[in-house]
This record gives sequence, structure tokens and C-alpha cells, in this order.
Amino acid sequence: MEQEVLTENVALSGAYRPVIVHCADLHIDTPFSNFPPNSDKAKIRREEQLGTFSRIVSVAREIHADFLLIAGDLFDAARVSNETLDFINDRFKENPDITICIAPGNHDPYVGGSPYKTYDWAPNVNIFDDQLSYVEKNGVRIYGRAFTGHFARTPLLRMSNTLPKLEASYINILLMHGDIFSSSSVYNPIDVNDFSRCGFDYVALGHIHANTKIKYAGSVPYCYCGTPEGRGFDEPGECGVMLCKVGKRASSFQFAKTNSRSYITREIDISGCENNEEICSTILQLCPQDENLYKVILKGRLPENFGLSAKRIQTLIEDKYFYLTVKDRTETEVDTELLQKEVSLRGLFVKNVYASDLSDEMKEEVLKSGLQAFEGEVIVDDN
Ligand SMILES: [Mn+2]
Repeated sequence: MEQEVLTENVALSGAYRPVIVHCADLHIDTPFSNFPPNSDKAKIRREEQLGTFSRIVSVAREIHADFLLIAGDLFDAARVSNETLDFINDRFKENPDITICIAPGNHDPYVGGSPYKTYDWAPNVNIFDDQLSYVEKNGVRIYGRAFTGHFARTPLLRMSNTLPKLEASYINILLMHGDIFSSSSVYNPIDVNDFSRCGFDYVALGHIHANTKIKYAGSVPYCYCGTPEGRGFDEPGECGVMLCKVGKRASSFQFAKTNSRSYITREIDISGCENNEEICSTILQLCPQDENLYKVILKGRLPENFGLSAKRIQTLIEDKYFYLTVKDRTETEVDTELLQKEVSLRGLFVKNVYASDLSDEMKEEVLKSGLQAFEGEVIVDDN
């Protein structure tokens, strides 16, 4: 194989750019709390997570990846069923040319009883432990260190507060689970300036579930690839992994979508809808009946006596979707002309606003916020 004859000097010359797939935060065997525990759909979603994992490995094979880097939270919990472990390890075993590196995260820390310690992994699998260390292949060094508990209060990149000394003749990559956004984080607070202090060529991060795209600390590119398969409406839209060619002089990065379903939130204005059927057909029109999971937030103004039930709407059409939830955030439409005649504090308020010298625009604004304040107020009926 061509790569086996590559030397350190080739790496330094900038000619050699290892192909890397960077993924993180798969959270395999998540309970999927949108569904009842152990329901069929929760089970389907867990199977789909494994499918997404297989897809990532297949992509790595197709692009002849040198490394598959997993930046933590591969599993949702510290304990994993043997069935799941066998499935994952079989995919690794089928691809002996891909060097797998795993830096355990806060959900799947490197602790006693962890499968990272106890399972008999394929020879191409490298799992980082409590020491900062590296895996070396063809002039490339992958540095990493594991979470050894659910928290890591001091930076994992520093051993006794000292940064590693890198050899510039290698392509040096850091693989780590942690938090670059808060220096007081209990999840491995990372100072991105440490990346450039060390002189890494790429930093593959995990922990933040949305893809951040490539950022730079000095000249060092780093990225949170995000979760490859969303698990809730807080992990919306397309999810995926980063495909990287990392060099000394020039690197290239590409996002690859891997998720099988997307979580989609839609705000739908149902003002003017006269009944449940109209609301349902509006939703059906705006949310295609596809594989995705939908959260519909109903907005707009409905007449006071409409009696909207989001639950009822949901029940009427949810069988057309893999998952649909409907929330009611509509406001009540008020007939201000009629309200002026109401014998109540609210009626008096509306009357006074209309009689005032305010501009029409201001009147509308005052009425809007004033009437909101009145909501729930006891009204004296003049009939
Ligand atoms: Mn995570």
C-alpha cells in the first residue's frame, strides 16, 4: 500500500494529507423520550442510530479514510449491551485499514466497568485513557484523552497544567470531548488558544451537538461536527460528520449528511381557519408526510369562542406522520369595536384608547399589550 512507504518528511513537505472522518455524539442506545419507553418507535430510532453509525463507517471506507475519529459520547451511557457492542465492533473489524480512535466523553467515560475497558475490541480500535497520549500512523499523530468520570473540571489537554510538546514533522491532530464556550465548564473547559500554542494541524471536537463549521484558533482549524443523527427537536435539521484532508499547508473540510430523519419545528399561522378540518389541512399542506419528525406550533389569532385543542388536532392527523406533536400558541382575537360597548374595566380601557390623541399605530400597540394584561380578568356582562 502506498501509504506504508510514506515518511515523516513526506508529511512535512505538505504532500501527504491523511483522509479523516470526524464524528461525535452519536449517543447510541438513547431512550428517545419523545416516545413512550420501549415503544416500537423508540426501538426504530435506536436501530436507525446503529444504521447511521454503519453509514459513517461505509463513508469512511468509500473515501479510503486513514482514520475514523470519534470525539466522545459514542454511547449514551457508561454501560452498553453486548449486542450493541458486537454490532459496532463488527463494523470496525470489517475495515482493518481504517484506524479508529475514540476519546470517551462525559456520557461514556473511561471508568471501571466501561466497555472501553472491558470489551475485546478489534485491533484497529484505539481508545484513549486517563493520560494524554497519541496514536501514530504514517507520519500522523492523533492525540487524545478520555473523560474518566461524568465531569472533567480541568482541561484534559493539559497534564499537570502543561501542554504537550508536538513534533512539527508529524501531522498532529487532537481528538477531544469538551467545552470551548465556557472557562468554568465542568465538561473539560477548553481554551482554543491552546490549539495554536501546541501547533495542532486540526482539532476534532465533540460535546456540542450542532455542527459549528470550521473555526480557527490562530491558523489551527477546529470543529464540532455535531451529532450525526438528531435525537430531539433541540437537534434539528441535517446532521452529519466532517470529512477532512489534513495537511501542513492546506487542509480541506467537507460536511457530509448522515441522519436518517430530521427533527423539524414549524410555526404555522392559523388565523382565519374556521374549524379543525381547516387547521388540519393547513398543517398537512405545510408539513409533508415524509420520514421526518414534526413539531407544529400553532400561531395567529382565533375568535374567543373557537375552543382550540392542540391535542385534538394532533390526534386527527398524527397517524400520517412518523411523529407529530402540536402546540398551541395562538392568541385570542378581540373585536375592539364590540369591546368599547362592554361594561367592564376592559371596555372602558378600549374606549379611552380610541378617544385618546394617540396615533393609530400607537393605539393598536397600546390595545394589544393592554388587552393581554386583561386576559383572565373577570368581565361584567351587560346582558
Ligand atoms: Mn454528547
